[in-house]
Amino acid sequence: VALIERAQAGQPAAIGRLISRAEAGTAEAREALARIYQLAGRAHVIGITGVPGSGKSTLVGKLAEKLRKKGTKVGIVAIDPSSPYSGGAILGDRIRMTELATDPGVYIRSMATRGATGGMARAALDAVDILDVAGYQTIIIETVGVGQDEVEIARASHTTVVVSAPGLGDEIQAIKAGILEIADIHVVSKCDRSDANRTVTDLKQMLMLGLGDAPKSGWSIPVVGTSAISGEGLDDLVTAIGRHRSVAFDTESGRRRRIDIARFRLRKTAENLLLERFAQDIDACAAPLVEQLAGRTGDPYSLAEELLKLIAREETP
Ligand SMILES: Nc1nc2c(ncn2[C@@H]2O[C@H](COP(=O)(O)OP(=O)(O)O)[C@@H](O)[C@H]2O)c(=O)[nH]1
Ligand SMILES: [Mg+2]
Repeated sequence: VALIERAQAGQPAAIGRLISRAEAGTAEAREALARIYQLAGRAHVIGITGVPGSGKSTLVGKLAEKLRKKGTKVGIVAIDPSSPYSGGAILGDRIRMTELATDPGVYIRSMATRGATGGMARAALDAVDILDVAGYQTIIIETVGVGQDEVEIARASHTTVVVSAPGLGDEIQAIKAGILEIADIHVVSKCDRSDANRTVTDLKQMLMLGLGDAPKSGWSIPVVGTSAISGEGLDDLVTAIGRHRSVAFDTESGRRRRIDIARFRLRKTAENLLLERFAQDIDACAAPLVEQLAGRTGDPYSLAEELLKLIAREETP
């Protein structure tokens, strides 16, 4: 409890420790996280996704700078081990990134992609709540747009930004089809490159053909071209994000989105608990069944059914 209070006061050490506990996902951590969940709910959560190399981390850095100039406290949760927030050079921009990292109004946390079984989404969303309670007003989650979990995390935000870069082949764009449709805002990064126009046009065309998500009531999905080099489009992006924030917080469709997020959260958390209990019980119950399976006196399907029944019986006292 004292730890939560210190996090609420914005103490980085307390915030860091809580996030580490969330990552570890111990039963002890759960008590604190349960309280934190109820205290949270003020921050605007932005999910940023896109294929590796599309320019997400660079964009997040630029976006954070812009938001800081408006006085907004920014939390960043990077679910991308290659994110260069901690010292790596972006466009030779290491110094500014370091500045960002030492600004007390910015909290940056990278999280491992492979933690406890399926626990990444849960841990990331717990981290968002911790930053929320610590007073960060805008929280950005950066996830690599590969893998179902990563896409779902980006979706479990109030505003989802999908980053596309020019010059990616049609093949890659096709792979991305699954993430293009979750965008509330499209960004085409690297607009300093001459082939960026083509990507902007392609995306706009796709939206016009209705290949994107079903029209979200009252919101037409913008396509914003940005360049981290010239700074082009960054203000437009901040404006678009601000407009979408109003949709997310003040409209019926925003309320529905919250319900969807809550459903995802509940499902993920239950999934986690289930897997955890399963892992605990399975070895104790499974030995005789494994013998049968190895001896071919039983089949995997019937024995798996039997295993589930055994576990369920253990759980109901
Ligand atoms: N020319 C240009 N390069 C960029 C821009 N933004 C990012 N990059 C480069 O694209 C590469 C990938 O950037 P990064 O932000 O790490 O992408 P991520 O993997 O999506 O997080 C890096 O080499 C960046 O320097 C941009 O606006 N213009
Ligand atoms: Mg990155």
